[in-house]
Amino acid sequence: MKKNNLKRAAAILAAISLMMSAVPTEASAEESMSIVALGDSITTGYSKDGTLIASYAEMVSDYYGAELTSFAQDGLTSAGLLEQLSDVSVQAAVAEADVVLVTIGGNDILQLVLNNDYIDATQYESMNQLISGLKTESGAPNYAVLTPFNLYLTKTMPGVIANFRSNVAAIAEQLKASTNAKIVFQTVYNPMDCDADDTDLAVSGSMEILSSNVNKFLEGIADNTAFPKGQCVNGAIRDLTGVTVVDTFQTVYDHGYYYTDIKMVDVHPNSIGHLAIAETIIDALALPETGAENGTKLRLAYTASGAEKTLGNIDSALNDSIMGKVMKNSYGDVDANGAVEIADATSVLSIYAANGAGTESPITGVNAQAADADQNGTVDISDATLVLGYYAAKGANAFDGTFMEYAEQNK
Ligand SMILES: [Ca+2]
Ligand SMILES: [Ca+2]
Repeated sequence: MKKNNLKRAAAILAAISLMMSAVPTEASAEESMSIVALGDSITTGYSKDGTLIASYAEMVSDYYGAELTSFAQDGLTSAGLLEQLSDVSVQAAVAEADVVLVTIGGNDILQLVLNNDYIDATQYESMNQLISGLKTESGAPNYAVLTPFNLYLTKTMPGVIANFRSNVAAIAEQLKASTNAKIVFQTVYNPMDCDADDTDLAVSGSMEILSSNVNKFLEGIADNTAFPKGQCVNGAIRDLTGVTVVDTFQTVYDHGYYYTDIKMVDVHPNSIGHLAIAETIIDALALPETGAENGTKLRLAYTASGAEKTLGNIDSALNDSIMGKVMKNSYGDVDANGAVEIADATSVLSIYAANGAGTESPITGVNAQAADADQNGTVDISDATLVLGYYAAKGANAFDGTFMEYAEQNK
């Protein structure tokens, strides 16, 4: 029975391959959403080791099938962004945008903490090295360095924070005045805030001094006049009105080691961090989705970054939410290339054959789940038939919807 089914599927495959040798490409009639990205290297998608799968802005745009225009620049501060808003090409893009994504503030604060007369993070390859450099030979925090470092920060940062607060308010006002787009700001996260489950460094006194300083500048502390709670960097962002604020500080809190490249002494999000940011932004935007084939970048970031195996242990609610979005747009597209095609039917059959033979499936996880095209809990011939039927119908211009719509009508 199974053998016959496989033969039948193979025959269908061969026939459709022939039929499809000249599939016309169709142009989308609908005008796509426009997303404009502004800000610093979190938005450019800077990656120290070049392993980033996609920036959060790319994932969000891909999810909505939107066109992304980015003016983000590595190293940009709030003063730099404010200046950039007087650029006519930026103004024109912002005016036409449906969504404006902004990250700003990291360079105002973090650069001053990690690059100064006392600490030069660029000298170190790893956070372990940097923290060791801040210890005495006996392993205690080296207060000969840390005490003047703290004094320097206490003296410098209140003015820096006041400037940021004034700049970010002006940025938000200018954006609101120049566009009807949904404007999304993120709070600034602390890449050094980590717990002992993620790294042994979490219990190092020197690491704690660095991290608590950053938290103080971002969030403030109770009963402190220089850094009042709620009235520092992130308080200014959360207090913005008429914009959407995504609280990336809270997302990364306790897990800087997991979401960022801080182990390489680099403050930027890794692929999992960008995935988490993209997810929270998509949730906050809650815009109508345009097509089931969108969202491939979100899915690739989820599978290829390792988040598929580990994120559930860090933040199970976030993991469930990402998984929901990933699967919603994945059925039928087993190889995650954004299209439901013959290769996907072949993959369905390879899983089916492995199951039948009792051997290990060549495809696992989200990709194997995507092979259950009709979502009935098993991968078999009917899934391959559905995939091929959709592909044929699309090729013959007999069906104009998404795979999910096709599956709904034909399963
Ligand atoms: Ca595919
Ligand atoms: Ca099935």
